[in-house]
Amino acid sequence: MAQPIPVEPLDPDRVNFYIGLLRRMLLLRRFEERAGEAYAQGRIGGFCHLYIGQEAVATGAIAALREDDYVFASYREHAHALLRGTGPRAVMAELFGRVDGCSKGKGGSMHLFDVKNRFMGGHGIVGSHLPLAAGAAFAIKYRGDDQVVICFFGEAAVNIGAFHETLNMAALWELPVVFLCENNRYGMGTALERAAAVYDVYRRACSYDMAEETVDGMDVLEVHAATERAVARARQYRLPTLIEARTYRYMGHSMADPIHGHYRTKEELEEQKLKDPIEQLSQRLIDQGLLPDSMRAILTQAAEDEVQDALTFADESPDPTDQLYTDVYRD
Ligand SMILES: Cc1ncc(C[n+]2csc(CCOP(=O)(O)OP(=O)(O)O)c2C)c(N)n1
Ligand SMILES: [Mg+2]
Repeated sequence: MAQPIPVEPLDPDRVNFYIGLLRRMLLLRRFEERAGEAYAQGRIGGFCHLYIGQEAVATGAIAALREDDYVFASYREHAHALLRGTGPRAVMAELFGRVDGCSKGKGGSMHLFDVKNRFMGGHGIVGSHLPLAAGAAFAIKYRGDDQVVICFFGEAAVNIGAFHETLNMAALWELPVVFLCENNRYGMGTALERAAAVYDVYRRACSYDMAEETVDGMDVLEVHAATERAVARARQYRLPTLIEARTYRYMGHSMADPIHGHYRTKEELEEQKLKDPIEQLSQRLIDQGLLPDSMRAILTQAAEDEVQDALTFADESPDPTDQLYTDVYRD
């Protein structure tokens, strides 16, 4: 039988930090589960891409940022907005298409936006936000500031020309940006073998003049440590980094396709769930006596309460007016 890989002991002095990460991942998980239910009940319209299974990536990475850094993400971005400080009420209301949503109910699930918290979307076109992230990084450098930009995208974005153009220019112009590829092994329903092969071929063929790291995207601490290194490189030396986080989504590509069946087996899904990011961190904390069982129950209940409050708030929020355009930059 395969020997388990030994894990580094946790540092007892950082227990509050670990519990903070756990608390956030529990909130994301519960938020997405309840959003999935609300979608099935017809309370959310349009597309809805859930992040369940991938929580360690955004949680670990965003915990390495300062408040004045910038985050860009794809359409699978509820978690990224929540972690950036857009409250569960404003995110849920946006999914419900209500006026109190962070994009005033006119963006929906794929187009969350929150300038105040420097969350720069929510982008539906695969790869389209990579040049925008590089542009923000260029502006930071041009002004002589020291913020960092982090750009999350799926592995299918390496098929898009903008990925290659952006990485080339970010390397050439030495921009303070972290490109974080969330490789969840599937681009929509593309078979695993094909998606993974395409990703590997591109990555082998195109080597950019920048630091690269591959991390276990189911391990929140590993993601956090790699992102901290990349952020330091960006902030101190204004250099870009490409991080590939190997992760897995438990749900279908969106609420429009089944959890499994067409392109993956139930067995594969169950095997991946054994590496669940929330369970992994909880277990490590429990094994070292840093998390009493009662505390885990309290954190889970607190997440549930926060999400229930967000659902009630979203339900009660009015529909947007018939004005087509609202300037989300202005207030
Ligand atoms: C330019 C473009 N082509 C195709 C699509 C349709 N599409 C939406 S999501 C997706 C797959 C993206 O997969 P990946 O980048 O791995 O992200 P994941 O959904 O796995 O998070 C595709 C092809 C799109 N939105 N934009
Ligand atoms: Mg993918």
